[in-house]
Formats: sequence, C-alpha cells, structure tokens
Amino acid sequence: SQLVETIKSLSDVHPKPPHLRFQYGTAGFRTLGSTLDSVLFRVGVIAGLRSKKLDGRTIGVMVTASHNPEQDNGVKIVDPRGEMLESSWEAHATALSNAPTTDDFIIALDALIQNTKIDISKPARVVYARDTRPSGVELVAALEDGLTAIGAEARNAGVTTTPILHYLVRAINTKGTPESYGDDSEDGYFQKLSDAFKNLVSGRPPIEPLLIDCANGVGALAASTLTEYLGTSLHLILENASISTPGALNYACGADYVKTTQRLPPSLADRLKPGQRACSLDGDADRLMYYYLDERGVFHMLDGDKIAALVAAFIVDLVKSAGLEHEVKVGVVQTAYANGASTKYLAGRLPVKCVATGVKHLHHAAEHYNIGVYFEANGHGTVLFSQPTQAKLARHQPSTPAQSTALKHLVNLTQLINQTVGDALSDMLLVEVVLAHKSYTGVEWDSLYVDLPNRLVKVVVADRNAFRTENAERRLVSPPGLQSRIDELVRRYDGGRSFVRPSGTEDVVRVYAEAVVKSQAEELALRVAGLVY
Ligand code: 16G
Ligand code: ZN
Repeated sequence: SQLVETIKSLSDVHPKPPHLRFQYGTAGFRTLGSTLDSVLFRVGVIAGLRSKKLDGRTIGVMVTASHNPEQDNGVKIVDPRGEMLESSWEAHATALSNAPTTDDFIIALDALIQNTKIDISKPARVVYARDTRPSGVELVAALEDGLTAIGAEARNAGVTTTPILHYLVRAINTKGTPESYGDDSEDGYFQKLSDAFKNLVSGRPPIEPLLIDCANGVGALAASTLTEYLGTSLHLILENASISTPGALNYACGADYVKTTQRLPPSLADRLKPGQRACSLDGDADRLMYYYLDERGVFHMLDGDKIAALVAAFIVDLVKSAGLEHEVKVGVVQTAYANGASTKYLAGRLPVKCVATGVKHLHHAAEHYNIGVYFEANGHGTVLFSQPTQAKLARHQPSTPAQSTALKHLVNLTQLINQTVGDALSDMLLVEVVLAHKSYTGVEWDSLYVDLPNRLVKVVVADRNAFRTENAERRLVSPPGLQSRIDELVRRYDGGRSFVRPSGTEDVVRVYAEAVVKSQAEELALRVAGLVY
C-alpha cells in the first residue's frame, strides 16, 4: 500500500547500525546520541501507532538523556494522561528498534498492528519536544521523518523540560472536558503554577531569594520564564544557566551531581551564603535537590526523601485541619534507596509503601491512595490527588474559617503540583510553600530526621541479568546463595541495611548500604560489592 511504500522509503534513510542492540528501559531508549538516528525514526512511527491504537488521542515524545552526560541522548514515549508508556508497549518498542533491515521493520510493524488490533485508518496525533543537547536537533529531524511516515498530525513543542511535555500531553487530551488540566501551552503551564503559588503564599512574609542550579540545561529556560510569572512572590537567582556552552550540561553541577557526590557544585562555592537555601535541577528538570551551608560552611543535603517528609507531613496536617481526615487517606511511596531514617519518620505518621525503582512503579502505587506522595531519594517525585478526592475537595462544605482556609490550600496544591510526573520546578514551588507556611529555614527542615550514613557503589559484572530481585528489589533471588551471604554480613553492622540490584539504565549492578556510623556504611557497601564481584 501507499503507507508501506512511504514508511519503506523513509526508513531506508535511517538504517539501523548493524552491531547495536537497543532497549526501551526504565527511562526509554538512552545511549550515545550519535547512535540513535534509526531509533528516533522508529519511535516516530511507534508513537503514531500508539495514538491510532488509542483512537487518535495525543501521544508525547520527549528527546532527552536527563542527568546523563551531554553526548548521551534518549527518547521516551508519553501516554495520553501524561504518564509513562504502558509497559507492554515498551517491549514492542524494543522489538521494533532492533529489526535489522527496513524489510524486517515492516514485517515487525505488521505483526504489531495485527497482534494489538490497531485500526490503521484512525488518526494519529503526537506532540514532541527536546532538551538542549546538541544532538537533539538531528534526532528530532529523524523523529519527524517517522511521524511523517505514519501520517501523524505532529505538534512541535520545541526545546522544553520533560515535565512540561508531560503537562502538554495531558492538557491536550483533556481540553474542553471536566477534567481539563489547563491551557495546552507553555503559557498555560506557567500561569497555572504561578497562580497557585501566589494564592498559597499570599499574606505571608516575603520569601528569601532562592539560588537555583539549572545544570546548564533546559531548566534554565523554564526557570527564567517562571521568574517572570512569579513576579515579586519569589525571587529566583539562576546559576549554571549556560545552555550553549559545549560540555557544560550536567558537568559538575545539577541534581544528580549533588546526590551522588553529596557535595555542593563547585561553581556555587562563592555564590551561596551560609544559611541560604539553594536547589539543583537535572538536565531535563524533572529531579530536584535542595541544600544549604550551615554557619560553619558545612554542606547539608535535602534530598527526595527529605522533600517527601516535608510535603507529606504538611498535606496530612492540611487534611486534618480541613476536617477530612476520615475521608481522605494520605500515603507515601518510596523505593529501597529511601534513607532508613526517612522511612522511620514517615511510617510513624502515615502508610508507607516500598516499590521497585523507576517512576512508573512509584506512580502506579501512589494512585492507590486518595492522596499519594511519591519521591525517589534522587529527587524525582510528585503528589497525586485521585479524581474522587479532587471532586470531594471541590464540593466539601467547611464548617469553620480554619477548615475553609485549609481546604483552599489543598485545592491550590492540586493546581501547583504537576501530577503527571516529577517536575523540579513545580516541586520547588511546593517546597517553598511548605517552608513559608511552617516558617522553616533549611536547618529546621533538615532536622525533621537525621539521615543514616550511606554509600552507593556500582559494580561492573559479566552479566547483570544474572541478578534477580524480589520484595521491591530489597532481596536477591539469584545468583543462588548470594542473599544469605549478604544477610550474614549485614548482621554484623549496627543499623546495617544493604541491597543489590541490577541497574535499569547502565550495564552495572548497584550496591547500597547504610549503617549508624559513616565508616561502617562505607565498609559494608564495599564488602557487599566484594561478594557481587
Ligand atoms: C531513571 C528513572 C528513575 C530511576 C533511575 C534508576 C524515570 C523517568 N527515571 O532515571 O526513576 O531512579 O532510572 O536508574 O523513570 P538505575 O536503574 O540505573 O539505578
Ligand atoms: Zn531527569
């Protein structure tokens, strides 16, 4: 047919490199940007098919490699509600990306269309964006060829953050419905967030300026637009905003640098005053890390776990003040990487669930609560308000002025928070709201609980697929016998905890350990790594 001919001729322009194997992993396809041309073309075709499968609802495609080095790139597909691609399609994407030739690709496409019963005559609609990586320009051109090939109606959202792309997808698909998520434009996004923020901080003392490390990435563009919308309600001082300096992206800065090194980005050393708050975004602005220097200049990190503790406690209090504690249940979702002290703090206050690493697992688990707070220790997270809960907040009749105020705050939070996915800028505004309401500085926030010393190491192994886990990745089921040897080691350390899991994004195995004393956490991590190696 005509369609097959068009796909064939365009596919020939984007041949698959013969010796590479691609995988749609935890964060989509992600590898060296220079190898991804065929993948982007094929993702364009797949996104179009996904849209046809879902009756022409708009699908999102984001071209980014997040916190990874500048020469890396990647791509992920976003489902109509602004959520991660359904997992059965991850396997389809992997299979199609690895078809050796154009003919194989056509055969695989045909199989997908038959097996998943796609009505090819349906419309296809796709919205796409990229981060600031130089390789993004050509990769987007390849994606556009794929969208042309499948005949998709395509909308280019330009250079923007991952969470803004997720917002757009949801806004487009809910336009004109009772569940409308906001105007389907960047303007709509900034307006929604800044209006909610201003409502939440109105009548409170001015907030101290906040330093924001933009990782020399796309977050710098979004943060700079956000400052215009915020006006005098919050003064952001942009740092590491050099988006066109080659090699600068994520280099010695950004949320991942801060979390993994547990250090201040060197570029902020003479910018941050003792006591002043600062935060770091990652390369696509979906992760957030806060920190401050104390009076002695010692660095204190406020990671995703600290954000979860701050935010969850605040929401629980608001629900109670609104008189809704019997009707609206708040819960928290974490992964095994959550610091043991944070889990202890939270579990004393509300239900806490542990799930496997990766945003989609956290997101799905959080959907089971009326209000679900989820954060990974690495700073990725958000809060989900179920549809019935949002309806309840809208119609609840408060019986006192205090209840009315708390209810208004909760409603504004549903607008402030990007509920599609973790969003560093939205989360940053959320943290600022809670700090303002509690009159907390970094010091008070930090003292909610004291982090247990911990250490994360990666181990290169012959075959990471030999490592299989259970119980939310907290225990190994294979290689046989290894878990009991880990258990035996852990028992010898005061407050010891350790687990081993294969990475979903790199060809390594990760080892995490914590203990009451720093040197013991280090030693435990290295000894467990020794068992793995
Ligand atoms: C990706 C995930 C993140 C997870 C990390 C784990 C998304 C959007 N991001 O960055 O949630 O923490 O992978 O990586 O899903 P690892 O499997 O290599 O440890
Ligand atoms: Zn990211």
